[in-house]
Amino acid sequence: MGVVDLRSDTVTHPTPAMREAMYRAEVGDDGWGEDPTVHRLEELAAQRLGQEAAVFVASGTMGNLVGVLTHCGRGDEVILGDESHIFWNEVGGVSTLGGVHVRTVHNEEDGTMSLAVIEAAIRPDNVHFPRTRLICLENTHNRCSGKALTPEYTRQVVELAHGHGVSVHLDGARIFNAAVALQVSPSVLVAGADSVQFCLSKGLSAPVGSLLCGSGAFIQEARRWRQTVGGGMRQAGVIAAAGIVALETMVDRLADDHANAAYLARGLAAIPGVLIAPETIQTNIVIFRVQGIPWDAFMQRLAASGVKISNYWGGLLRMVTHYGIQREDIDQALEAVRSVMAGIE
Ligand code: TLP
Repeated sequence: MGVVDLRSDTVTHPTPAMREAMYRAEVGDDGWGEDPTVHRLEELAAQRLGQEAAVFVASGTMGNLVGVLTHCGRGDEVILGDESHIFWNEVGGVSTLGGVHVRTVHNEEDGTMSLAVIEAAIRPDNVHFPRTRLICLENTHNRCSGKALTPEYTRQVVELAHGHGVSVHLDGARIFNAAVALQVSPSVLVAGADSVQFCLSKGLSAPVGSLLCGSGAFIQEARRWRQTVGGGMRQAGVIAAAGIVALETMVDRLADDHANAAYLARGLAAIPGVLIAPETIQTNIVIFRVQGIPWDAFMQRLAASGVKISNYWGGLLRMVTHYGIQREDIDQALEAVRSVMAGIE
């Protein structure tokens, strides 16, 4: 039996159609704005998200960083969920590089932050306070087990923010998972947000890249910040070509990943010592805990039986379904978990 890699949907390999498109990609120097394939990808991304414009960046981290730096100046404040990826996993780049002050507020288990809590965190105008400039949302929410934020919730946050002169950035690394799970167009899910970042390199299986989307003026400014952080690329059409194939062919199949994740979660719930509420799994991320065995020992034993998973600080374990993972791989993973849990003294 082969290795089942459930650490992340970032481990996906490009499809044969992507490799073919990369091989054939028409390219130019994007630093001079001359790569036709990058232009096509940026136009397609903006159109899929109902935004005026988009800029191709190297990663989700870069998309969020450039987005926040474009919204905020030094000493401005951004309101973030305390389970958000920008807060946990992006090296504090908005502070290090942008001098942006981070204000975390409580993330509910469904990935939202209560409107009252957000509103209370928005600062009044006072010479002693940083200026609240931005609120960041995350959809789907990674550390909240891939929960999808609804269009209604996002609209309410946008209304609240705009009512206070504050902008909204959406970390939509997995926005297409949310769209497929909620059966709405991604443009409806991001409506009203001032900027959105989404990743091609996760469930959509492209090898590299993310798009930062927003108004034409915002994206023009974002291009300067992309350049500042060294993100200007040259014949990037080679990788953009895979991104176009990702958007054109890899969105609908995300439903298979979600079905596999639900099946996985139900299987895990039936194993004594595994703590998970399977009915809460909406997309492709399955987060759980184990009892009776330390989480790191559990991970090691699983790895020894060919099943790779990832973890968050504090004993939260994660399995992510993706392109290349079939039902029989899930069965293999469940069997491995069963035998590890059955073997604990
Ligand atoms: N997430 C990765 C790890 O960093 C945890 C993963 O394996 O899930 N926003 C969200 C919500 C993300 O989940 C990620 C990546 C990013 C941004 C950053 O994207 P990259 O890895 O392209 O910089």
